Amino acid sequence: MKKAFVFMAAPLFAFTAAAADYTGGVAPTGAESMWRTANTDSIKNEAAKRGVNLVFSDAQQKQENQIRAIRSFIAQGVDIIGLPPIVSSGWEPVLQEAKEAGIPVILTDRRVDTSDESLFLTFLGSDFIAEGEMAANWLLRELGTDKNADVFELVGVVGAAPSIDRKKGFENIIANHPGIKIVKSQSGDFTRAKGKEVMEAFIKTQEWTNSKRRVVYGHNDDMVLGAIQAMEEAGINPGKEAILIGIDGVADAFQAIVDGKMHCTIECNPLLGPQFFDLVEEVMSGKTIPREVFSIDGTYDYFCAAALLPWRQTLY
Ligand code: GYE
Repeated sequence: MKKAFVFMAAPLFAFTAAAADYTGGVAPTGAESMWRTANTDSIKNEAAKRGVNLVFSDAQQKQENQIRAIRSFIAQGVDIIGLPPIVSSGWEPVLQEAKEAGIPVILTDRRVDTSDESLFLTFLGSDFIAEGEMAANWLLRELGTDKNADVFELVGVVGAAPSIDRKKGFENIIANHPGIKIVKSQSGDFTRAKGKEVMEAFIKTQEWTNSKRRVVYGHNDDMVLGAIQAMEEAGINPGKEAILIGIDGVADAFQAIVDGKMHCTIECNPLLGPQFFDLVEEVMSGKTIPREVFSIDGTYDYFCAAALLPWRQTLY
């Protein structure tokens, strides 16, 4: 499979001159979270550093905008496309168009759901299933010997790879512990505002009132940070009345952990710019690149957050 795409890409790029003598098209999902802002800045900064001509188009959370952006990249004749697909499905026609135009596509951060692997060159990002598993494994340790808890899940954008996989990973682990149940699960669209709104509804439910041990599991930190606001406005002490777990590792989550309002965040590294352009340059020089490149993510909780906060604030 690897070879097939390189075979297609090689004639196009074999004679390309020095690095940065190409145009890249990137269409990020929008600006829904601190993670996304860091990811977008990382790609833009790296492009500027390497003198890459970057055509950029913010999709504002709409798949149709991303599709339109790709068509316009094709029309402009860019040399390579970077795509973090908002949702997993519905990409085949436009990716086919890019393929027919001989423009390789690198999936950044999110995957597409397709059986035709020739439609993209590689995937660069995190293993979201592993992140969900890390969140659940941390919870198991936190619960100690009493493995009973009610989980209130803040789902990301419906149909997005990180939402599907972070749920799957978490469920894989808790499946062995029947006392841990997901009692509520609703999308907060990866945003702080929507996370707050969903939490406002959760705390009005019987499940919340009657629960003996509550867990708020957010598919990203921003939604958990919104949930903390909702709890505080309702007079609930977040750090005491629930166990709060997020994903991303943004500086504000570290701060919330230090402040005793949140318990754990699983890292998802958004600083993909350098790796992305390293891959692009390899493609440009006709090299074979791996089918997937994963970033390494860690788990951070109240044992280490204070010590790491100053460093994390320099990251994202
Ligand atoms: O976790 C979330 C964002 O796709 C990994 O998208 C990304 C996710 C990230 O908006 O905060």
